Amino acid sequence: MKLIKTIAISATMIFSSAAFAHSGLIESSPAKNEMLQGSPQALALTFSSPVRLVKLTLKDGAGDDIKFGFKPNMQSSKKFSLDLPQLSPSSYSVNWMIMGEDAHKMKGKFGFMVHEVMAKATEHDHASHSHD
Ligand SMILES: [Cu+2]
Repeated sequence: MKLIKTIAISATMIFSSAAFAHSGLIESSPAKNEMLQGSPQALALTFSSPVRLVKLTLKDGAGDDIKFGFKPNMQSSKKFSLDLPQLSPSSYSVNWMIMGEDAHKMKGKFGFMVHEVMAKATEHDHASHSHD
């Protein structure tokens, strides 16, 4: 079981570094696998070179699309920031697709979690949910 997990992680790392060689996502907010207490205000993406963000979706843990004000961008930019509605506690997944200036398309995804706002930091059971 442990071996399988190690292989999966290695495969992810190989994929990430290959993706990074082309113009890819270098930073996001929320960050990949970030655990937040309370809803983030915005979804921000930073790419390594100017790109057109042609697709951006946000799904909750049930797989339902969260509506927010994304529209495909006709202008290239390295940074995009979109206001988010109030997100309830869940595991979210972000899927993005960009088109570089060489018309090369590339896509990727990452997840983050929104937890209940707590008065004090308490441990919670990560065995019960996935962060991907
Ligand atoms: Cu968690």
